[in-house]
Amino acid sequence: MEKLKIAIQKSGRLSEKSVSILREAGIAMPNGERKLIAVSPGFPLEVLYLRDDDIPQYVTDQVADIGIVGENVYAEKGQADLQVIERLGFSRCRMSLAIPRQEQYDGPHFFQGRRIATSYPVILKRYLDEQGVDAEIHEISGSVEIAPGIGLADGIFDIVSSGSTLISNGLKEVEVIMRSEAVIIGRPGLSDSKQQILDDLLFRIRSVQAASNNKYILLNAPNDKLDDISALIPGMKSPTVMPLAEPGWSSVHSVLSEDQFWQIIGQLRQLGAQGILVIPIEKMIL
Ligand code: PRT
Ligand code: ZN
Repeated sequence: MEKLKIAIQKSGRLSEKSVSILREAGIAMPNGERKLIAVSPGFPLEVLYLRDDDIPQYVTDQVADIGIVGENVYAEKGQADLQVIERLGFSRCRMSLAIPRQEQYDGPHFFQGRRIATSYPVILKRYLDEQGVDAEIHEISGSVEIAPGIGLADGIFDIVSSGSTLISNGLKEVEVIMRSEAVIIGRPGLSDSKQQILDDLLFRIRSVQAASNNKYILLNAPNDKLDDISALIPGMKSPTVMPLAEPGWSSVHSVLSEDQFWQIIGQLRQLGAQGILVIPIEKMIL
């Protein structure tokens, strides 16, 4: 049977989450020594472990059918026929311009005629062109943040997460050029059987993600507030409402999104909801 080939990062910030997203989707990944190619028993998927920078090219060359990379790597290395198939919501970061802390900054033209060190020349060039700024791009492959301190550049363009690396190198973030999260990339034109495996994989991943973004909620509500309470927690279709043994009260069961969790809990309490229980959901089939 034809297998779908997925490329994931061999070791780094994406690798653990990439493996766990497949595990949670019920795809058993072989334990032990990481081979270059792993075959997953029970699901027609073949896993290739690669450097993240190489993944877009391998997908373009059809060595892999899909891959998990940071959007930043996709934007830097992705070619025309590649596309984002699914956003995965982990390894979030931003790509920013930063300059020495003591410098005055009054807009992108700060960089006019200056040197910027980066490992992402394509994204940076696109931005500078859009802004009409002519700067010298100094491509270096690692430790970009030390470039200004050693006189190699006037500023840097790099990945920022907490920002502490910038601070400890005496730099300040002045422009956010893109935001990034892990994504599944692929290309159009998979064979029917591979497309079917991909659809099944995406269905599973979405069910796991929906589950982790939602909670199951049970509460007791006074009957005269049932409509207001149901409106706050509409659930997947509508809440389940069951009478309690105590007259005038009902039990309400529904699903609640993680996004507005505390806000809605507060509103529910104001409406007189009691005995609120919140339970994690393992899978949510949409
Ligand atoms: O070996 P390989 O080429 O496969 O890995 P890599 O070293 O190129 O990549 P890796 O594993 O470091 O990162 C993989 C992906 O994780 C990146 O392409 C981003 O999409 C994402 N990501 C998320 C990050 C960060 N957050 C991050 N903070 N990648 C790098 N960093 C760096 C950042 O550049 C800074 O120097 O971590 C440092 C700490 O960041 P602060 O701001 O929290 O201090
Ligand atoms: Zn890399």
